[in-house]
Amino acid sequence: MMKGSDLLVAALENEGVERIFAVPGEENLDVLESLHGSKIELIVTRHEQAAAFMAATYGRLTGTPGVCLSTLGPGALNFSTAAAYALLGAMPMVMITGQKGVLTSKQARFQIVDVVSSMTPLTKMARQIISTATIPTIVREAFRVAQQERPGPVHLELPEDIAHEEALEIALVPPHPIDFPVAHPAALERAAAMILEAERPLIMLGAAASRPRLADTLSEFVRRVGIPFFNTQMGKGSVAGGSNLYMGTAALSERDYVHKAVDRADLIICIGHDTVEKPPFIMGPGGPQVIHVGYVPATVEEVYFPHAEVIGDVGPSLALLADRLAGKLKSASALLPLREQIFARLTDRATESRFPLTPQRIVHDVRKVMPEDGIVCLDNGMYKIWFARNYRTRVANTLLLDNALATMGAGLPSAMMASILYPERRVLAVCGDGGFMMNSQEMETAVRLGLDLVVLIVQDNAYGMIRWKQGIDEFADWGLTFGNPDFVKYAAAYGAKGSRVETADGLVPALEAAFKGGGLHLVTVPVDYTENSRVLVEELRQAVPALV
Ligand SMILES: Cc1ncc(C[n+]2csc(CCOP(=O)(O)OP(=O)(O)O)c2C)c(N)n1
Ligand SMILES: [Mg+2]
Repeated sequence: MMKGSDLLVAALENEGVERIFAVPGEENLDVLESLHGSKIELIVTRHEQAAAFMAATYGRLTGTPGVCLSTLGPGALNFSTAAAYALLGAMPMVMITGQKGVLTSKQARFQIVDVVSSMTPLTKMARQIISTATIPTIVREAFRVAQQERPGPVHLELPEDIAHEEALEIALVPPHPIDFPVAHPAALERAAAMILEAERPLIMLGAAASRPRLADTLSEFVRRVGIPFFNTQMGKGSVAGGSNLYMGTAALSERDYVHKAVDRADLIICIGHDTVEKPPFIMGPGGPQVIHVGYVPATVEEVYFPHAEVIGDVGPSLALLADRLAGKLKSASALLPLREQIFARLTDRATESRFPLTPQRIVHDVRKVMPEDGIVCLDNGMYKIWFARNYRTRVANTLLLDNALATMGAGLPSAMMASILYPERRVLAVCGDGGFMMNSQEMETAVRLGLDLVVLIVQDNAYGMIRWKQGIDEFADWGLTFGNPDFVKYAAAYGAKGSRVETADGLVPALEAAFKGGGLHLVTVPVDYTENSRVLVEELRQAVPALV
């Protein structure tokens, strides 16, 4: 006999699902049994949040939805933060949660909350399955919606009685490839005319520029037109940062060195900008002309209101735009001379032997041990700004950070996902001592899965970023410090390895040894965060106008 859960699992197999991240509850037991007989691997995590962060990262890195599973109420609600992470970050994901039976009410209201309603504002689509007959189409629709631009999370609730109910063998809906429309010729002409007029053009690569399928065509566009580019935090790496047209990353909204180029530009081509990110620059009256190139139209904001739009499949649309521009631009590289000055400022103090280490030194040393295709996954904290500004990427999606929900706790799970997908590449999670502890229980999952993964804990015994803001806003330094476990012993308790950086020159060898040793390894490094105010407030306040 086939039951609802068998049909669900068959529909997931039909979508090419390889693994499901889960903390199952009793309402999922039919689904679990159906998974038992399937090709899909079940990966149990130690918190639903981690399961969903991993599923979302799978979607982010592959372009196809990652899948996670939880029980009703308490488990489902633990998906909320990761649902928002995938929604703001445009990561395709399908979340499946259980529910008490809907046809009878044997346990009254025990554990029941309206999960579908709670998921509605956090997803592109949230639905309860109320009949086995609809499972094939609902699942197909869920994957289509999750994956379609702009990608994001979808939630399906499968009540236990529907999962258990006998189902007819209903045909599954086969997925087919979708080719997006390419930008309209009129839009391309209009944009090309504006770009050909520009005297000091600049390209900005935003979050959607990091879509996995776009890496090659984007680099090709930049190479063909020869216009210098900068990127947002989430657009980082979408074009080889080793390129001699890279001008920097906008980790702050204004007044950083890269803004010297932004402020001088008379036209900015924003490719894939998504205003979920902290503004990479602020539009105002009298600023540069802005052209938005994207899969979806720009959202108009107080700080972002493009003058023209090129909407459609970004890769082929850019190729058509390049055909209209290549060889015809009068001053494509007008802003390029600013590049060296910007970089000279960024490398300041990157090799200083101060202990605890400067954030610049940490970024510099991490870059040294990471091969070009190595993947760094950041949690959220002060060090994120330093990595966004100073870490140079040469391969797409090699610096994964969240500048959209900017939640703490996703650093380790996202790195675990990267490590599962790319076992042959070096993967490093960089976390604060605050963010790491929010999901540190997943060390057990990482050890159980036998992942090769290094976690760098940037230690200041505080919620450093908030402490920094507290200082800038001239509040008293109060209430934001905490103690930490002995991270070396903590790692050992999980069957992982741990080490401590105890000298300024100790970070590179500690990371090298950790990678060479294999398995899960925690490295803690103490950080000197006095640089936060010295550079990101005082120096930028004075020095940027002085850049020529
Ligand atoms: C889940 C969550 N809670 C709170 C915040 C607000 N927040 C942003 S950064 C930060 C401090 C991070 O501390 P830590 O991880 O130690 O990094 P540090 O800034 O000290 O380097 C906090 C509390 C957040 N972004 N996400
Ligand atoms: Mg900290």
